[in-house]
Amino acid sequence: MSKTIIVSNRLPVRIAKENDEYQLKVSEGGLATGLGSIYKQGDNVWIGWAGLDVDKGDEAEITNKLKQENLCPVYLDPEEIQNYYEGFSNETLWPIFHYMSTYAQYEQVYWDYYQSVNEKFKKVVLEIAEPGDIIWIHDYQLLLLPQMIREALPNTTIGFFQHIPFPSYELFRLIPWRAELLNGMLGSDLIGFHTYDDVRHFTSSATRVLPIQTTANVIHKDDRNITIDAFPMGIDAKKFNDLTHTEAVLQEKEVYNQIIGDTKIILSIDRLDYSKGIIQRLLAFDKVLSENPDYIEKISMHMIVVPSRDNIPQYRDLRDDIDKLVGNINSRYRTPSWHPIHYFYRSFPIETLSGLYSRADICLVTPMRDGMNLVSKEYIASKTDETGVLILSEMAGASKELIEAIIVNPNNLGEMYRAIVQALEMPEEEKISRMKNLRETVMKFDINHWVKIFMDQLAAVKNHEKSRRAK
Ligand code: GDG
Repeated sequence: MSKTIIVSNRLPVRIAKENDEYQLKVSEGGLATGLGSIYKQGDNVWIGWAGLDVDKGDEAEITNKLKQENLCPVYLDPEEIQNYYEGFSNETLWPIFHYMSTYAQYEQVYWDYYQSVNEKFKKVVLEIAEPGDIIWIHDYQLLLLPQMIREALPNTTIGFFQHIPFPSYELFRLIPWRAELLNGMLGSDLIGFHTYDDVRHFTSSATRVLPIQTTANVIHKDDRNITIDAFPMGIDAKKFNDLTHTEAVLQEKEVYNQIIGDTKIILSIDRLDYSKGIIQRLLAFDKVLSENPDYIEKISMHMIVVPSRDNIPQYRDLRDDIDKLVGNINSRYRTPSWHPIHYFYRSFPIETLSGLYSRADICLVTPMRDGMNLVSKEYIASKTDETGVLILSEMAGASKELIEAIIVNPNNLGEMYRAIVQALEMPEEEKISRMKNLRETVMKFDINHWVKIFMDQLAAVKNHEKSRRAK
């Protein structure tokens, strides 16, 4: 019997030592939920970094605990994390893939570790994988892994999905190791992205950098065919929908209502990242207050920024910039009984998020670049009363599907300003009509649908390849 192996940088679990014993907290994230239907079955398994620096002596205990959940750890030491993860993944690939090339570092040592850690993942995969297995690799930390596995197990079925954008060739070509990265990815049978633009950019880079042929969305390389396609990722929409009716969330909403009354809430939720357009969003909100004094005490922004990658200088700087700008706006407009911005630099339980999503009158999602952006979809799934307005950047993959949102260019401050005013003034019928359509999309094309169409296409691509070879 063949099995399915999921591989990603991180396991879908948080491991913490409590009272001298390691405890596992299984992630509630959408990807973990969607892939749960796969990795929890039979001999299937999910391989990834355990997410913490473990003493050698404790590895066996953790490995055993994880095994009971069909999880298999890759252990990384602090130098590997520093150079492969924070270095090459987050200081080289992340800025280039998000069109922030001036932030990119091209350090040989980062690249050396990126290769050796991809090798380390390969070894763990090969301890488990057998010919005939299906392997689904996730994201930009593991671009070299498909080809590494292909060399060891030439007939294995390998799918790869990239969660962040693939940039245009003019950006991608800047990376000194661009050919190696493409060759690594092309070890797959099927490569998926969130949008057709990503598919187009990838194919264009591959044909310019490598001596390969293409027919439509298929790349021919070394007598193999590799299909490149778009699979826009969905969320666990039912979970977000149903959460809004739970006692815990109803209580959260009640507390908001008591504190803020009928103030209109503009919601903003992101990880701390320069790709998310947080500064631009604040500037647009500032303009709304400065040009419309009538809104003073009638609207407020609730902004959650989840700490992320704060070892990297640009992220620390961004945090300082946000602190300053929020302080500046609050000090200029606040009144004794009202704050323009409620800013939280920490993460919250999903019930709090759900309460905010369902209470928020507007959700402002304005990334400079985003592979998909799940926050926009979670907001929609939480608007069970079918009101609320989504303002969404055209640079987010989600904007290709969520066309009834107010779509903005996050670099255009005037347009963002007008979008917020339009949302604040929108007639109720228009809000409902837009939200109805948005909800149909999000509830239908959910995470389970995404997993199914990727896995179905992977099987179809492989069967096609097998019959081509048999001829
Ligand atoms: C990458 C790509 C792509 C946020 N605050 C809290 C919290 N969150 C959760 C949200 C959402 C997730 O974090 C953020 O997902 P995004 O999609 O918005 O962004 P990235 O983390 O950058 O994800 C992105 C995604 O991969 C999937 O392919 O869409 O483009 O960059 O789910 O709910 N969760 C909790 N507390 C918080 O305070 N529990």
